[in-house]
Amino acid sequence: MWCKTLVIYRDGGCGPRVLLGGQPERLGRGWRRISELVIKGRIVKAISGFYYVYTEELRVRSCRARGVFKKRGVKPVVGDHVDVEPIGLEEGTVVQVAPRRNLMTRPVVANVDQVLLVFALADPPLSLYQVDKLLAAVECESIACALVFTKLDLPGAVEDFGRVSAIYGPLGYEVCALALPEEQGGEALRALLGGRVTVLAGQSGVGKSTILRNLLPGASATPGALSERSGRGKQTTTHVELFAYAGGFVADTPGFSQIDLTQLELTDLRRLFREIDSISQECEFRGCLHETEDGCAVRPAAASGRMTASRYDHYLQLLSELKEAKARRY
Ligand SMILES: Nc1nc2c(ncn2[C@@H]2O[C@H](COP(=O)(O)OP(=O)(O)OP(=O)(O)O)[C@@H](O)[C@H]2O)c(=O)[nH]1
Ligand SMILES: [Mg+2]
Ligand SMILES: [Zn+2]
Repeated sequence: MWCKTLVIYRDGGCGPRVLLGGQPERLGRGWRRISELVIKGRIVKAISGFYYVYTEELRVRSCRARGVFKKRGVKPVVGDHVDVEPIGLEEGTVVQVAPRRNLMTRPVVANVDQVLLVFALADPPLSLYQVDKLLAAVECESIACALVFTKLDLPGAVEDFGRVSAIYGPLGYEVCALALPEEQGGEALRALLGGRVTVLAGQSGVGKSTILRNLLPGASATPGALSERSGRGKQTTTHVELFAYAGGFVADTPGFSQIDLTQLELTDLRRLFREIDSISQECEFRGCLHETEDGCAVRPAAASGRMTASRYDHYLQLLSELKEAKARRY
């Protein structure tokens, strides 16, 4: 059988010896490994100490990480570019993690190009507070973000979509809507994905996995995902997983209900609302929190319709949550 794996060993002075698909166990005494082919790849899934790495051989190897990572306090995560020492044809050891371009913390994914925040227009009911909170959380990570609204086929959803696209489109967010079963909206979505690493994020039941199943039939599954993908009923995603798609990857993630912004400084919150950040240049005081301060430009902007009033309300709501969290801490 032909095998790509090539490992070079050397003994006390006889020169290198090349083994194809070589295993250390097969060596006689006195041989030690001096160099070997490492295969580059990307971690697409991590479950209880196993890392599933999609390698340049276009296969997924199930790997353990070398012990030194633990000692150094480095934990490989989904999205990491890694070097793998192959073991046979299907397994390997992660021996190196490349420096990360960025690291999302919720869900945990490294080297992300963009986040698609997914919201259902109905079932569960759309909450603009959730939209603003999750948007703020992504802005906080400094990662590009687009909004996807699902379930456009449900009653009343078309009107609601008109409303939300009028709010978020002008802020510079890419906005699209999807409906089942016609796969309506798929084109706009697919146009956002090619060649990039995209994370689908949003609450449970909004349709993240459905997007992968129905709209991206070319997305390739990795082992372990098969049972979930073949099922048609209610299936809650439990792990982050990257699917290869159109020269990039799309990550399905478990839904989350809680997002923690409480580490933020009060004055940092306004940065996470684009229009508030820009209008606050006009506030009289640099540290203006846009509550009741004299000379605030943001409050009147919300009252006059220059910015969306609900966004301002949600800003205030998040601000008071932040204050409460800080009060609890001290
Ligand atoms: N009517 C309608 N139903 C949809 C649409 N998209 C998804 N659904 C349904 O919504 C339910 C939840 O979809 P999932 O894709 O499992 O949701 P999820 O976001 O992956 O949920 P978690 O894995 O729990 O985070 C399923 O029953 C889907 O069939 C849509 O556009 N229209
Ligand atoms: Mg899911
Ligand atoms: Zn202000």
